Amino acid sequence: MKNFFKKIRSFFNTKLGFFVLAIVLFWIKTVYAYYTKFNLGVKGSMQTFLLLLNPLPTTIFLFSIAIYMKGRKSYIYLLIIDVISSIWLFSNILYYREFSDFLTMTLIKGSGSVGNNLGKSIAGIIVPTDFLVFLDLVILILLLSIKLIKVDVRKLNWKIPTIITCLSFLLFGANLSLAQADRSGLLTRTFDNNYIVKYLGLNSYVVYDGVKTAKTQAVKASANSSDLKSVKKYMNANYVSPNVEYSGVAKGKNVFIIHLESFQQFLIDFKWDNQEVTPNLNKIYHEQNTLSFDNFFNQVGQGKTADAELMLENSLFGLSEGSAMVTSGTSNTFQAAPAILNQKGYTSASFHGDVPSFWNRDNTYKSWGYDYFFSSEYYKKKKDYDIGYGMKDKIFLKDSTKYIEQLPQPFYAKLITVTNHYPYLLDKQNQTISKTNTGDDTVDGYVQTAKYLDQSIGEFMDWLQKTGLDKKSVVVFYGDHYGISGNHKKAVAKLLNKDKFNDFDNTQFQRVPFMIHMDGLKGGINHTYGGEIDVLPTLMNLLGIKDKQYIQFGSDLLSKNHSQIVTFRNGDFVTPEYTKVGSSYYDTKTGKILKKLTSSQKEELDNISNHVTTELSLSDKIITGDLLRFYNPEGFTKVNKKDYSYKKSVALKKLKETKDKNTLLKETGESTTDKYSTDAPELEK
Ligand code: GP9
Ligand code: MN
Repeated sequence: MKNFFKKIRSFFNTKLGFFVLAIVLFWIKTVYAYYTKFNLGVKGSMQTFLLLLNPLPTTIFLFSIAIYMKGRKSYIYLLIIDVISSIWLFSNILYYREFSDFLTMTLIKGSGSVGNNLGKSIAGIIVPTDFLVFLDLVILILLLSIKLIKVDVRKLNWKIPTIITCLSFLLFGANLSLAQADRSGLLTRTFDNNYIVKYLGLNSYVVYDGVKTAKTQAVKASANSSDLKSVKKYMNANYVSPNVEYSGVAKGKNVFIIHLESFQQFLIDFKWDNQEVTPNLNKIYHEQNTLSFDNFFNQVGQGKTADAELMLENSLFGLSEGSAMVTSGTSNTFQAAPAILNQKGYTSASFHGDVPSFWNRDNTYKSWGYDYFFSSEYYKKKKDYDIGYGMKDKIFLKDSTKYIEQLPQPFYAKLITVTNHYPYLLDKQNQTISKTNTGDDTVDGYVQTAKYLDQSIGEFMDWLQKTGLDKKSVVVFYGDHYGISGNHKKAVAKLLNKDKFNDFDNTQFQRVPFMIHMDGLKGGINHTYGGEIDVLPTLMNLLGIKDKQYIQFGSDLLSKNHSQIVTFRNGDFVTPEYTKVGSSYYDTKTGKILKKLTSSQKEELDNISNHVTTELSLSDKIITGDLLRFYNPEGFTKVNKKDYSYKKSVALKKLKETKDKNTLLKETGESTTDKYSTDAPELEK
């Protein structure tokens, strides 16, 4: 035994030994921080394995730089690298406690809003155990200074550090490929900084974020106000005046935007297991006072939900790669719906039962001018309240009412559901319809979660009625994107009782519901072709808000002059006559491929293609060049992100101050949450 310790000690007395000790200590404290300071949502053995593995490659790489050096220098450099990495870890712990997200270069360099928000409260949020992330340094320095470990001044054979550096690359490669296999699109789609840290670690995250920021910054730096000219020219040439018959019919009403996760149009009136899958939404769809669109398409790219949110509230397209909310949400200037409505006297709030960092909502919503962001942190948590990405819809919608009733009216409230999300998991007690029988596991649970979502909507609408809010509100429903992707053609054919399902059919399958429901609204099923990009101009017209001065790529769906060209992010399109998929053109009505084009058809298709690519590239230019920072629409005051905080204590305080304002709570004199009836089994216990 004694011999063993002697051996270990003499190993630590070598440069290599000290290096190994430093890595082991750094690894232990990082894992400690992962488990106790962050909420990374690690699920399953692979993610646990990757979490344990991911501090190693980068730590080995960084520390190995020091062992190329000679003598004492090598130890000093190693400690300096250790200090810097530890400070990075420490800063993230503090930032995370406040914002449930990691620091980004944009935040550090940018508006100073980190300092602004964090500075004041740093003393208040620090806890003694945070300093444990410096413990390894203290140990190392102590061991050296009391000479329990001696400095080894010999130079290492160059082969050893080289092998170690190579090993770090190998390890990183293995880490990355396992991570990509567990979560495809990890680096390209960038859902959430939490994911990058969970899979690749804090050091890789800093590089990843740095590269991303540098890239975005470079494009932004080279853009200038004259780039706006082509955009404005296009806007003037393509402006469609809205339908005056509908102008202002919803003036002054509250607005509910109900985000139906992964909900496709085909579900409307769809029957399975001898029952309607979505009876509540079907009812709303067919009601006299609902304007329903049956040729409304989702137009999202990789940003999925984030792209849908961006289009709906800005009438700008998502980017061809990644998510604009992530790359540009923090730093860009926007003229978004929440801000526009704020300035017309509305209170704006977004509700979502997932962590605030997902899709960078916590930062983007500030740029969009949201007064409130009620993320999962605002809701009561219990083990069985969550499934998949966040809270179960029934519980989420019910628990949102306590905040809704405190919002000064008129308000603009966006409720983002999430249970009907791939892979369509639902616990037994909530299943009220059997799975479909296509044999495709990804597809067959879809009707179960869709039905659950539908029931939650039924319960919510019931509450609106009981509280009288339905008379004072316009309720907008939309499906954000497909639930069943083009990779499941066989199963979809079976589901729809068709003998084939090809690329053309899949394009038509991108229809999602869009419904505007309001007491007294002249409704009906409208067959106009359009998509998510058109929602904002349509809504603005109903609310009686002029938006000609804004840069928006969509147009009022109710206008006779609405173009009916539905642009997809990849350059494909659908119009009432034509559908383009890749390099093929189809007749939209018959689904027949157009092999021989007449010269007039060719000309028409060229014009449409031209329109599609022009609007996509102009929209991209606006986002990547941050062009709206040069634009001052008449009557709009620029949003100052520093004015916003989604910290729970701040929001709750702000809500308390609304008690004398025109809230539902003030009207009724007592909370309306008891009026909410739900059959959520989790709440009965
Ligand atoms: C998570 C949710 C899912 O917060 O919005 O996003 P998606 O995967 O649908 O893009
Ligand atoms: Mn989604």
